[in-house]
Amino acid sequence: MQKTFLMVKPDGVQRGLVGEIVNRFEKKGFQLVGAKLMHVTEEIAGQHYAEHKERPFFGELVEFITSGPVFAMVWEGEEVIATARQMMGKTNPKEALPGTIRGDYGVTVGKNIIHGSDSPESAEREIAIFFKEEELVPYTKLVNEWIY
Ligand code: 3AN
Repeated sequence: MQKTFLMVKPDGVQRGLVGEIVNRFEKKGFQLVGAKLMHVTEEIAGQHYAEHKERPFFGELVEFITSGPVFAMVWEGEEVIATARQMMGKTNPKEALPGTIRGDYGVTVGKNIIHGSDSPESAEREIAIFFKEEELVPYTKLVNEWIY
């Protein structure tokens, strides 16, 4: 079973979209195994966005993600990494289809509401940046036999 790291960014928290976003992944059939409201420090932001260090908008990215609380989550399920990316929609909300999170609620590419890991490698890396092992809560969800 795959795990992915999803994060409601400061704009999503400020706009009151945490519940709506959790609701979508729960209803889809994925399982929440870790979650916390937190401030992202400059150090965590630097680790999280390490692959974007050379991009012109790196400073903006760090400034934004550290600007207010985020809601960090770990979700589990079959093919959850790619499926969550589909449910988020394209990076640029202008191209994200209606029905996706960014398509329904986002306007600009900088403030695009949600982050989600894009591969098994980044999921593992990002989960380890944001969560300690003991903060993840594995449990048996009986309804899963109707989903998978
Ligand atoms: P995604 O979040 O869909 O994986 P990436 O990895 O290409 O997208 O970009 C990481 C983050 O950088 C995005 N979530 C977005 O907020 C921001 N970003 C991407 N392109 C730009 C841009 N041209 N200007 C400002 N911010 C950007």
